[in-house]
Amino acid sequence: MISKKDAKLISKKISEYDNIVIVKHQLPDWDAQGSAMGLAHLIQENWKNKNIFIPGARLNDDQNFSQNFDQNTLSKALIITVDTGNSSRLDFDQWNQGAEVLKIDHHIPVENYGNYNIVDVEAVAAAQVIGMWAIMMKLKISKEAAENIYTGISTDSGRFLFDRTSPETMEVAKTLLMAGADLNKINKFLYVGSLKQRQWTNYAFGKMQLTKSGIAHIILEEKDYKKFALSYDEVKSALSTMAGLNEIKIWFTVIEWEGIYKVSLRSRDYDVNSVAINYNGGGHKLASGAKLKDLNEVKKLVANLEKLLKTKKGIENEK
Ligand SMILES: [Mn+2]
Repeated sequence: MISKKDAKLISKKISEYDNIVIVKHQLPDWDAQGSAMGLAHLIQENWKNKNIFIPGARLNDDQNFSQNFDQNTLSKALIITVDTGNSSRLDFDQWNQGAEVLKIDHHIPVENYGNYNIVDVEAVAAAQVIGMWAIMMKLKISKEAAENIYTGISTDSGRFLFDRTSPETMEVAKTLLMAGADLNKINKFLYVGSLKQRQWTNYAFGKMQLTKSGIAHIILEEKDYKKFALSYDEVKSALSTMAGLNEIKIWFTVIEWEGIYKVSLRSRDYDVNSVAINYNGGGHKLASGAKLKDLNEVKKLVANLEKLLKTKKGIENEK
Protein backbone atom coordinates (compact mmCIF):
# COMPACT_ATOMS: atom_id res chain seq x y z
CA MET A 1 0.00 0.00 0.00
CA ILE A 2 1.22 3.54 -0.58
CA SER A 3 2.04 5.49 2.56
CA LYS A 4 -0.22 8.16 3.95
CA LYS A 5 2.59 10.59 3.22
CA ASP A 6 2.59 9.63 -0.48
CA ALA A 7 -1.22 9.81 -0.64
CA LYS A 8 -1.07 13.33 0.79
CA LEU A 9 1.70 14.28 -1.63
CA ILE A 10 -0.50 13.33 -4.62
CA SER A 11 -3.31 15.51 -3.28
CA LYS A 12 -0.93 18.36 -2.46
CA LYS A 13 0.55 18.38 -5.97
CA ILE A 14 -2.91 18.33 -7.55
CA SER A 15 -3.93 21.28 -5.34
CA GLU A 16 -0.90 23.28 -6.49
CA TYR A 17 -1.67 23.19 -10.22
CA ASP A 18 -4.54 24.46 -12.38
CA ASN A 19 -3.46 22.40 -15.37
CA ILE A 20 -3.06 18.66 -15.04
CA VAL A 21 -1.95 16.38 -17.87
CA ILE A 22 -2.38 12.67 -17.24
CA VAL A 23 -0.14 10.43 -19.35
CA LYS A 24 -0.44 6.65 -19.76
CA HIS A 25 1.67 4.18 -21.71
CA GLN A 26 1.73 3.55 -25.44
CA LEU A 27 -0.63 0.86 -26.74
CA PRO A 28 -2.73 1.43 -23.62
CA ASP A 29 -4.47 -1.45 -21.89
CA TRP A 30 -7.45 -1.03 -19.61
CA ASP A 31 -5.30 -0.54 -16.54
CA ALA A 32 -3.58 2.41 -18.23
CA GLN A 33 -6.76 3.99 -19.54
CA GLY A 34 -8.86 3.12 -16.49
CA SER A 35 -6.22 4.62 -14.18
CA ALA A 36 -5.95 7.79 -16.27
CA MET A 37 -9.70 8.30 -16.70
CA GLY A 38 -10.46 7.30 -13.12
CA LEU A 39 -7.86 9.71 -11.76
CA ALA A 40 -9.15 12.49 -14.02
CA HIS A 41 -12.73 12.00 -12.81
CA LEU A 42 -11.59 11.94 -9.18
CA ILE A 43 -9.71 15.23 -9.63
CA GLN A 44 -12.63 16.84 -11.44
CA GLU A 45 -15.08 15.81 -8.75
CA ASN A 46 -12.96 16.66 -5.70
CA TRP A 47 -11.13 19.83 -6.76
CA LYS A 48 -12.61 22.95 -8.33
CA ASN A 49 -11.50 24.61 -11.57
CA LYS A 50 -8.89 22.15 -12.78
CA ASN A 51 -8.08 21.86 -16.48
CA ILE A 52 -7.46 18.16 -17.01
CA PHE A 53 -6.05 16.64 -20.22
CA ILE A 54 -5.33 13.08 -21.29
CA PRO A 55 -3.25 12.92 -24.50
CA GLY A 56 -2.57 9.81 -26.54
CA ALA A 57 -4.48 6.81 -27.79
CA ARG A 58 -7.81 5.61 -26.38
CA LEU A 59 -9.26 2.13 -26.32
CA ASN A 60 -12.84 3.25 -26.83
CA ASP A 61 -14.79 6.33 -27.84
CA ASP A 62 -14.63 7.97 -24.40
CA GLN A 63 -14.26 11.66 -25.29
CA ASN A 64 -13.89 12.96 -21.75
CA PHE A 65 -10.83 15.10 -21.00
CA SER A 66 -9.34 16.68 -24.09
CA GLN A 67 -6.29 15.20 -25.78
CA ASN A 68 -5.23 18.62 -27.07
CA PHE A 69 -3.67 21.64 -25.37
CA ASP A 70 -1.10 24.30 -26.21
CA GLN A 71 2.54 24.69 -25.16
CA ASN A 72 1.72 27.43 -22.67
CA THR A 73 -0.78 25.20 -20.89
CA LEU A 74 1.74 22.37 -20.88
CA SER A 75 4.57 24.46 -19.44
CA LYS A 76 2.43 25.30 -16.41
CA ALA A 77 1.03 21.81 -15.95
CA LEU A 78 1.55 19.02 -13.48
CA ILE A 79 2.23 15.86 -15.48
CA ILE A 80 0.90 12.75 -13.76
CA THR A 81 1.94 9.46 -15.37
CA VAL A 82 0.09 6.23 -14.63
CA ASP A 83 0.97 2.56 -15.16
CA THR A 84 4.27 3.32 -16.94
CA GLY A 85 7.62 2.09 -15.57
CA ASN A 86 9.92 3.70 -18.12
CA SER A 87 9.70 7.05 -19.85
CA SER A 88 10.29 5.63 -23.35
CA ARG A 89 6.88 3.93 -23.09
CA LEU A 90 4.98 7.14 -22.27
CA ASP A 91 2.26 7.95 -24.77
CA PHE A 92 3.20 11.65 -24.92
CA ASP A 93 6.57 12.82 -26.28
CA GLN A 94 6.52 16.11 -24.37
CA TRP A 95 6.00 14.47 -20.99
CA ASN A 96 9.09 16.31 -19.62
CA GLN A 97 7.99 19.78 -20.77
CA GLY A 98 5.53 20.39 -17.96
CA ALA A 99 6.34 22.06 -14.65
CA GLU A 100 6.73 18.83 -12.66
CA VAL A 101 6.26 15.10 -13.19
CA LEU A 102 4.50 12.83 -10.69
CA LYS A 103 4.78 9.12 -11.47
CA ILE A 104 2.13 6.75 -10.05
CA ASP A 105 2.84 3.14 -10.90
CA HIS A 106 2.98 -0.51 -9.87
CA HIS A 107 5.83 -1.81 -12.08
CA ILE A 108 9.19 -2.74 -10.61
CA PRO A 109 11.05 0.61 -10.71
CA VAL A 110 13.67 0.73 -13.46
CA GLU A 111 13.63 4.47 -14.03
CA ASN A 112 12.65 7.18 -11.58
CA TYR A 113 11.81 9.65 -14.30
CA GLY A 114 9.45 11.74 -12.17
CA ASN A 115 10.18 14.56 -9.76
CA TYR A 116 8.05 12.42 -7.46
CA ASN A 117 7.84 8.65 -7.92
CA ILE A 118 5.07 6.83 -6.09
CA VAL A 119 5.29 3.14 -6.88
CA ASP A 120 3.51 0.26 -5.17
CA VAL A 121 4.90 -2.97 -6.61
CA GLU A 122 2.53 -4.98 -4.42
CA ALA A 123 -0.50 -3.52 -6.20
CA VAL A 124 -1.98 -5.80 -8.85
CA ALA A 125 -3.01 -2.78 -10.94
CA ALA A 126 -2.06 0.88 -11.20
CA ALA A 127 -5.81 1.46 -10.90
CA GLN A 128 -5.66 -0.13 -7.44
CA VAL A 129 -3.13 2.52 -6.38
CA ILE A 130 -5.47 5.25 -7.64
CA GLY A 131 -8.43 3.65 -5.86
CA MET A 132 -6.50 3.25 -2.60
CA TRP A 133 -5.41 6.88 -2.79
CA ALA A 134 -9.07 7.92 -3.12
CA ILE A 135 -9.97 5.82 -0.06
CA MET A 136 -7.07 7.13 2.02
CA MET A 137 -7.88 10.74 1.19
CA LYS A 138 -11.64 10.14 1.66
CA LEU A 139 -12.43 11.47 -1.80
CA LYS A 140 -15.89 11.46 -3.36
CA ILE A 141 -16.01 8.65 -5.91
CA SER A 142 -18.52 9.02 -8.74
CA LYS A 143 -19.90 6.12 -10.78
CA GLU A 144 -17.70 7.17 -13.73
CA ALA A 145 -14.54 7.22 -11.63
CA ALA A 146 -15.47 3.90 -10.00
CA GLU A 147 -16.14 2.14 -13.30
CA ASN A 148 -12.88 3.27 -14.87
CA ILE A 149 -10.84 2.22 -11.87
CA TYR A 150 -12.67 -1.09 -11.54
CA THR A 151 -12.02 -1.86 -15.21
CA GLY A 152 -8.28 -1.41 -14.63
CA ILE A 153 -8.26 -3.67 -11.59
CA SER A 154 -10.38 -6.39 -13.17
CA THR A 155 -8.20 -6.62 -16.30
CA ASP A 156 -4.77 -6.35 -14.67
CA SER A 157 -5.70 -8.91 -11.99
CA GLY A 158 -7.08 -11.35 -14.57
CA ARG A 159 -10.48 -11.07 -12.91
CA PHE A 160 -9.00 -11.28 -9.40
CA LEU A 161 -7.01 -14.39 -10.24
CA PHE A 162 -3.38 -13.27 -10.52
CA ASP A 163 -0.73 -13.47 -7.86
CA ARG A 164 -0.89 -10.00 -6.35
CA THR A 165 -4.65 -10.00 -5.87
CA SER A 166 -4.81 -9.09 -2.19
CA PRO A 167 -7.11 -7.94 0.60
CA GLU A 168 -6.33 -4.40 -0.57
CA THR A 169 -7.52 -5.29 -4.09
CA MET A 170 -10.79 -6.51 -2.63
CA GLU A 171 -11.11 -3.48 -0.39
CA VAL A 172 -10.74 -1.12 -3.35
CA ALA A 173 -13.10 -3.23 -5.47
CA LYS A 174 -15.70 -3.19 -2.68
CA THR A 175 -15.47 0.59 -2.40
CA LEU A 176 -15.90 0.95 -6.17
CA LEU A 177 -18.96 -1.29 -6.22
CA MET A 178 -20.44 0.69 -3.34
CA ALA A 179 -19.76 3.86 -5.34
CA GLY A 180 -22.04 2.51 -8.05
CA ALA A 181 -19.78 0.65 -10.50
CA ASP A 182 -22.05 -1.53 -12.65
CA LEU A 183 -20.40 -4.95 -12.46
CA ASN A 184 -22.69 -6.59 -14.98
CA LYS A 185 -22.12 -3.85 -17.56
CA ILE A 186 -18.32 -3.89 -17.08
CA ASN A 187 -18.09 -7.68 -17.26
CA LYS A 188 -20.13 -7.83 -20.45
CA PHE A 189 -18.07 -5.05 -21.97
CA LEU A 190 -14.73 -6.62 -21.07
CA TYR A 191 -15.33 -10.33 -21.37
CA VAL A 192 -17.96 -10.98 -24.00
CA GLY A 193 -15.94 -11.26 -27.18
CA SER A 194 -16.64 -11.82 -30.83
CA LEU A 195 -16.55 -15.01 -32.87
CA LYS A 196 -13.65 -13.50 -34.84
CA GLN A 197 -11.71 -13.06 -31.62
CA ARG A 198 -12.23 -16.71 -30.64
CA GLN A 199 -11.24 -17.86 -34.12
CA TRP A 200 -8.05 -15.83 -33.75
CA THR A 201 -7.08 -17.32 -30.38
CA ASN A 202 -7.81 -20.81 -31.72
CA TYR A 203 -5.56 -20.13 -34.69
CA ALA A 204 -2.84 -18.69 -32.46
CA PHE A 205 -3.00 -21.58 -29.99
CA GLY A 206 -2.48 -23.91 -32.92
CA LYS A 207 0.95 -22.29 -33.37
CA MET A 208 2.02 -22.89 -29.77
CA GLN A 209 5.34 -24.63 -29.22
CA LEU A 210 6.10 -26.32 -25.90
CA THR A 211 9.39 -27.63 -24.54
CA LYS A 212 9.58 -30.75 -22.41
CA SER A 213 10.34 -28.70 -19.32
CA GLY A 214 7.24 -26.54 -19.75
CA ILE A 215 8.12 -23.40 -21.67
CA ALA A 216 5.51 -22.47 -24.24
CA HIS A 217 5.55 -19.72 -26.82
CA ILE A 218 3.57 -18.47 -29.77
CA ILE A 219 5.17 -16.37 -32.51
CA LEU A 220 2.72 -14.07 -34.30
CA GLU A 221 3.88 -12.20 -37.36
CA GLU A 222 1.96 -9.63 -39.35
CA LYS A 223 1.07 -12.25 -41.95
CA ASP A 224 -0.66 -14.25 -39.21
CA TYR A 225 -3.03 -11.56 -37.95
CA LYS A 226 -3.45 -9.42 -41.07
CA LYS A 227 -6.49 -11.25 -42.38
CA PHE A 228 -8.18 -11.11 -38.96
CA ALA A 229 -8.03 -7.26 -38.81
CA LEU A 230 -7.23 -6.99 -35.11
CA SER A 231 -5.93 -4.35 -32.71
CA TYR A 232 -2.68 -4.99 -30.83
CA ASP A 233 -4.60 -5.88 -27.66
CA GLU A 234 -6.72 -8.37 -29.59
CA VAL A 235 -3.63 -9.97 -31.13
CA LYS A 236 -2.06 -10.19 -27.68
CA SER A 237 -5.07 -12.06 -26.30
CA ALA A 238 -3.33 -15.17 -27.70
CA LEU A 239 -1.12 -14.98 -24.62
CA SER A 240 -3.92 -16.03 -22.27
CA THR A 241 -4.57 -19.25 -24.20
CA MET A 242 -1.40 -20.66 -22.61
CA ALA A 243 -2.34 -19.66 -19.05
CA GLY A 244 -3.81 -21.99 -16.45
CA LEU A 245 -2.32 -25.21 -17.86
CA ASN A 246 -0.41 -27.54 -15.59
CA GLU A 247 2.11 -28.53 -18.26
CA ILE A 248 3.05 -24.92 -19.01
CA LYS A 249 5.29 -23.28 -16.39
CA ILE A 250 6.37 -20.20 -18.33
CA TRP A 251 4.71 -18.84 -21.45
CA PHE A 252 5.20 -15.97 -23.84
CA THR A 253 4.08 -14.47 -27.11
CA VAL A 254 6.32 -12.78 -29.66
CA ILE A 255 4.29 -10.31 -31.68
CA GLU A 256 5.61 -8.48 -34.71
CA TRP A 257 4.01 -5.04 -34.45
CA GLU A 258 5.05 -2.06 -36.59
CA GLY A 259 8.41 -3.67 -37.22
CA ILE A 260 9.15 -4.44 -33.55
CA TYR A 261 9.13 -7.91 -31.99
CA LYS A 262 7.29 -7.41 -28.72
CA VAL A 263 7.45 -10.15 -26.12
CA SER A 264 4.95 -10.73 -23.29
CA LEU A 265 6.12 -13.18 -20.63
CA ARG A 266 4.03 -14.85 -17.93
CA SER A 267 4.44 -17.44 -15.20
CA ARG A 268 2.63 -18.56 -12.08
CA ASP A 269 5.80 -19.25 -10.11
CA TYR A 270 8.98 -18.02 -11.80
CA ASP A 271 10.55 -14.58 -11.80
CA VAL A 272 10.38 -13.91 -15.54
CA ASN A 273 11.25 -10.26 -14.95
CA SER A 274 14.84 -11.35 -14.21
CA VAL A 275 15.09 -12.61 -17.79
CA ALA A 276 13.04 -9.82 -19.41
CA ILE A 277 15.44 -7.13 -18.17
CA ASN A 278 18.15 -8.64 -20.41
CA TYR A 279 15.92 -8.17 -23.44
CA ASN A 280 15.07 -4.48 -23.24
CA GLY A 281 12.17 -5.07 -20.93
CA GLY A 282 10.81 -5.55 -17.47
CA GLY A 283 7.57 -5.19 -15.56
CA HIS A 284 6.54 -7.51 -12.79
CA LYS A 285 7.98 -10.74 -11.38
CA LEU A 286 5.31 -12.92 -12.96
CA ALA A 287 4.28 -10.71 -15.87
CA SER A 288 6.87 -8.89 -17.92
CA GLY A 289 7.48 -7.42 -21.35
CA ALA A 290 10.56 -7.40 -23.60
CA LYS A 291 11.70 -6.64 -27.12
CA LEU A 292 13.67 -8.83 -29.54
CA LYS A 293 15.85 -7.63 -32.41
CA ASP A 294 14.61 -10.45 -34.61
CA LEU A 295 13.11 -13.92 -34.41
CA ASN A 296 16.55 -15.53 -34.18
CA GLU A 297 16.63 -14.38 -30.56
CA VAL A 298 13.65 -16.58 -29.63
CA LYS A 299 15.89 -19.62 -29.25
CA LYS A 300 18.19 -17.81 -26.84
CA LEU A 301 15.21 -16.51 -24.86
CA VAL A 302 13.81 -20.03 -24.51
CA ALA A 303 17.26 -21.24 -23.36
CA ASN A 304 17.43 -18.46 -20.74
CA LEU A 305 13.98 -19.41 -19.46
CA GLU A 306 14.98 -23.11 -19.32
CA LYS A 307 17.86 -22.02 -17.13
CA LEU A 308 15.49 -20.03 -14.90
CA LEU A 309 13.32 -23.14 -14.48
CA LYS A 310 16.33 -25.25 -13.52
CA THR A 311 18.28 -22.88 -11.32
CA LYS A 312 15.57 -20.97 -9.53
CA LYS A 313 12.91 -22.41 -7.33
CA GLY A 314 9.42 -21.07 -7.81
CA ILE A 315 8.82 -17.83 -5.97
CA GLU A 316 5.73 -19.26 -4.27
CA ASN A 317 7.85 -20.35 -1.29
CA GLU A 318 8.94 -16.78 -0.67
CA LYS A 319 5.50 -15.59 0.42
MN1 LIG B 1 -0.84 -2.15 -15.00
